[in-house]
Amino acid sequence: GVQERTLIAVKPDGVQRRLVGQIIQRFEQRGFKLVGLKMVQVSEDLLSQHYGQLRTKPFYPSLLHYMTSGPVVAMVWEGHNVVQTSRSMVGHTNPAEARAGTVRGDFSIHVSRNVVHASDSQEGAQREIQLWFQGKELLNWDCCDQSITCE
Ligand code: YYY
Ligand code: MG
Repeated sequence: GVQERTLIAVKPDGVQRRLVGQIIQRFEQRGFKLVGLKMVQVSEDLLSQHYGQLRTKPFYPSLLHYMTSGPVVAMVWEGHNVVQTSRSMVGHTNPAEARAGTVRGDFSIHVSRNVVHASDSQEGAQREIQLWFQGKELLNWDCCDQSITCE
């Protein structure tokens, strides 16, 4: 629905490469509403909860090392079908398979440095938003063009 929300995070490589502005611009121009934004040095504790399902993967230790190597810009975006649409905007996990026009297809070449995170389901999004943000950090506000971009 219109109130659907998702977690988008620019990973340390994206911040280092100064891609934050371009990534935000894509979500703004698509028509989504920004309801939370912060720059964070992520803790291993948060990451082990965030990526708990990947705990047994061989790349898990290096994933944690990379994700804690520098600041991350975490955002919550809201809007109609935002989870599914943002996954298609972000593109395939492996940049070699990500289409041009997606964030990963335009800005990355290796799966371990794929620039951005996007929640993969509505349940996952709710879980991740609660993990990364406190309730008071998320703003409910009316965007002036809401009735024009959807409904
Ligand atoms: O949701 P998404 O980020 O597209 O992929 P996941 O399967 O959830 O994996 C999370 C994260 O792990 C991925 O963005 C990069 C990293 N990773 C990796 O380094 N090497 C792999 N073979 C698979 C995933
Ligand atoms: Mg994932």
